[in-house]
Amino acid sequence: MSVNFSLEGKVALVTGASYGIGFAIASGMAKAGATIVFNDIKQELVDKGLAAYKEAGIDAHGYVCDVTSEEQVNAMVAQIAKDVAPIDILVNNAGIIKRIPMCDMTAEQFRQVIDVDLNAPFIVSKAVIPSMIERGHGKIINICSMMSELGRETVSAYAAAKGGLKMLTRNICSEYGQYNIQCNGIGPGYIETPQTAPLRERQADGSRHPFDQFICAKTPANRWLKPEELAGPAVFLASEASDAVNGHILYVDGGILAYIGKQPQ
Ligand code: NAP
Ligand code: GCO
Repeated sequence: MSVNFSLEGKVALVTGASYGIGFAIASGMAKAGATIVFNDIKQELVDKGLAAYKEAGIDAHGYVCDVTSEEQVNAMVAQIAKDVAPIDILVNNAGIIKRIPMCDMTAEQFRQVIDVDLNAPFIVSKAVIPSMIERGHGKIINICSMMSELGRETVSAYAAAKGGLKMLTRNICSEYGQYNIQCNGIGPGYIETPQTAPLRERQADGSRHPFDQFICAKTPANRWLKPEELAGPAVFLASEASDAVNGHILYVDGGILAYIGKQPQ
């Protein structure tokens, strides 16, 4: 029996994919044959993303869209169907984090994180599911986090959002699996992107950031992961090879969740 990992003939929308994890996942999906569509909030970032995809030999389609706006999302999804084709694969990747101690965080700051990291995946999934039902298939991949399982200081809003995103993933599976729609999550570990750059900055005395040392001690491979290392798991979850996988959060964390951590020397 041949296992089909190909994405030939499929249209993949990866949200917030001008750079970072979204760009890496979209690039991997393109190599597997998918037509790539992505969005960003600002035209200048969409243009930068288009140039980066072109440099990687990928003829991507870019749209300006704030994923927290249901009106903008619905308009973008309809425009993609006209310009390209209906969406077969959705990756809810766009996300923000605000690292603030909970009691110092305003309700508005908390709401902003929930809006992008949890409400937006609901909005975009709701926009693409009807067409997936009509066409008898669909793949939704939600980018979760270690914080879908664990807490830590200063990330209360982000952890609440990513924990909710894990359960939204399971609920989309439960409600739409009957239409041959698979909704799974990817839970990246600690990845070298702009979002985690502050956690890896060299200290004034040239020493490594304490959090950098902490994460390496918590990762069996003793290193941060690269965005490209998420592409293979994403292609698997976007392909027919995973048609029997639904409601699952695939942790791509280098083993962090399995490991108590290296004893300090
Ligand atoms: P990143 O470098 O900060 O990139 C986030 C992307 O999302 C940017 O392109 C950003 O666009 C876009 N975005 C933010 N708000 C948006 C909105 N309202 N509408 C449209 N696009 C929006 O983050 P990353 O590290 O690549 O992370 C990508 C995803 O993986 C996020 O969901 C994050 O929570 C998750 N994650 C990251 C890690 C990690 O270690 N890096 C680990 C686990 C999970 P702008 O530049 O215009 O803001
Ligand atoms: C943090 C990091 C994490 C990562 C990721 C881990 O401040 O702890 O930003 O939240 O982004 O979500 O899986």
